[in-house]
Amino acid sequence: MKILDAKFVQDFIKMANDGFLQGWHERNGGNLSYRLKPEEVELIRPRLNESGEWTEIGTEVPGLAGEFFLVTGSGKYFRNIIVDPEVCLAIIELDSTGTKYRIRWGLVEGGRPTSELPTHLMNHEVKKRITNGKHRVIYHAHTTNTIALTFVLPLDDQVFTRELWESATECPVVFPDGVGVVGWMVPGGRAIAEKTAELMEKYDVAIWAHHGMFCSGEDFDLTFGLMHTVEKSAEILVKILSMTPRKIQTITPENFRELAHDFNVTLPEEFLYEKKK
Ligand code: 2HA
Ligand code: ZN
Repeated sequence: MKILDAKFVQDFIKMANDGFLQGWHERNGGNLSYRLKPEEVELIRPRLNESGEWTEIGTEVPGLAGEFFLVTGSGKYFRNIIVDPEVCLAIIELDSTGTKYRIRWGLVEGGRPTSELPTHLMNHEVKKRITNGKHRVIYHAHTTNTIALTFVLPLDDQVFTRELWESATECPVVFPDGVGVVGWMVPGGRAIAEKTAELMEKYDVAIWAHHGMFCSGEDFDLTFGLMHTVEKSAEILVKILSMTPRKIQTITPENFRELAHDFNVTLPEEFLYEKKK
């Protein structure tokens, strides 16, 4: 089958374009990666390129040895993915040690996988382990309202989770584990990848202060929907804070406990603290 006709490739392109249409991908901002299923690798194997040279990932992900990923290219614009996917995307294969990759498809005008490859792969490694292989998508976007909040809220997991939960009733149901926050760090390297992967042990969402967000999920819809829900809630909170520093009413800790009961989710008590008046 033509690689571009494979469903996972089409779904990847649609999700990338949906993110662009949300305004989350100015210039070359953001990146997306998908861990292929074994049957998807077999489907496209006859059309993969001959193996090129191995390149260092810049970190170790032994838990992903031999896996294939569809990823966005470094410096490529999300705007252009739907226009020319073979220029903007790549399928990479990892070696048997999880320290190197090689390009097996795409980037036909040259280039490298996303500059955030260490964070993507370290997140994939954590999520593959703790979800028994269910999670396959890692998504990074420059979500405007969530970024704005990192200038006015304390960079604290409990505060961010609670404020986002309070801003839209669906939030605790969509991300019951909460969100993690990474203070400002230089992007693109191993240090920010390690910090983000640590948070991914506990959360499906990691916010990078003054930069953007990472989400992990089982498939394209769930991962995009998670990012969309967090960002929508952040937008509401930005509007609230733009009107007034003080909410007159809100969703209370007791309300959250009722919601958890009726929707059959577990909401950790650490996020249901009593606020100082
Ligand atoms: O330019 O978003 O974090 C791609 C990025 C880097
Ligand atoms: Zn970024």
